[in-house]
Amino acid sequence: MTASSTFNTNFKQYLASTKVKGDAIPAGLQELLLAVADTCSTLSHEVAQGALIGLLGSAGTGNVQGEVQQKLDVIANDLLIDGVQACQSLAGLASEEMELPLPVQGTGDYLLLFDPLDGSSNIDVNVSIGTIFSVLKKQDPAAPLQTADFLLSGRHQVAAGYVVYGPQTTMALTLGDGVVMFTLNKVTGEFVLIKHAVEIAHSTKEFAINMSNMRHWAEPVRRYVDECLAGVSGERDKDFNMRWIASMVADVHRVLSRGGIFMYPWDQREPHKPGKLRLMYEANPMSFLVEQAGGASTNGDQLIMDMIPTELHERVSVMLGSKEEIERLQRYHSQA
Ligand code: AHM
Ligand code: MG
Repeated sequence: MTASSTFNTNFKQYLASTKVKGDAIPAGLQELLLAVADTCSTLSHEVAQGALIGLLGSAGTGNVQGEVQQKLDVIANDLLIDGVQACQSLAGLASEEMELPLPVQGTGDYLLLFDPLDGSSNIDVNVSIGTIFSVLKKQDPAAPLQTADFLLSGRHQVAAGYVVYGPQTTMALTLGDGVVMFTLNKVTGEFVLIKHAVEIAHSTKEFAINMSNMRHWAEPVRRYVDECLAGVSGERDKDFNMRWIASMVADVHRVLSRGGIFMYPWDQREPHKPGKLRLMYEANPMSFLVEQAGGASTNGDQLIMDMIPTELHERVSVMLGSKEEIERLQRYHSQA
């Protein structure tokens, strides 16, 4: 089957021709982002083969966070390392799946962070999963790489994005000047520009949260969700819809595509843990995208992008999406 397409800018052309706040994208950043996109294109192909190439199931290992790794978690991590290691512009990388950062041979000063395969619980049931990435700049390019080099707030990100492996493989990217989306042409292996200036509507009637944890949430989150559930007969005076894919990438992709909010808040099952999701690999890149699309992102008390990380694998409570809803959640937290 052939289809004519009006979309004719591939990722390489986009990077070469785009100005970010008036400036061309540095060649080193282009090199790194192209390497990430190429690897995700390969990964998309692998994901689609699933059982045919023995990709499903547990790897029988655990990661630094004590979580069981799926085979694809390990494969995606290895592919990404192999895919970017030769980038001259890269000084080091850090992954949700590795305890320590990895220095690389490059002479440049970019740092790459990633969650290689987000939504691991969905791999074996053929539901959308993804890769999330974030790029920082090393503050002292000459010094040997240390974990502390990565501990910068989300405001220091020079690029962030995700690739969602769903019915289509789509990449969302921000370079700090809006959000763009590309879809993978599986015939050519190229990502092709499909959307400019992605915007999240300020108000919404849709929320996403794992409702099975309701009894464990803090009061402000419970209040917010209770009011959504009350619909037209309650405080909010409108009916809400709910979605929960359990892959942050897919849930955030829906928020960027049609608005809504996504929450994975603190809960009292493990009170010492600020949340389930990781600040550096999940919350920061998604918050950068959401803010750049006109939305907002908070942990309840402060904007996630303003948080100063104290450790690489730090966890955080996450609420992000349509601005009016996030402001409401912040209000409920400050009143509690
Ligand atoms: P992962 O990075 O190990 O896949 O974990 C993160 C995922 C998110 O994508 C998703 O929002 C959340 O975990 C789902 O958690 P739950 O299964 O508790 O609903
Ligand atoms: Mg994840």
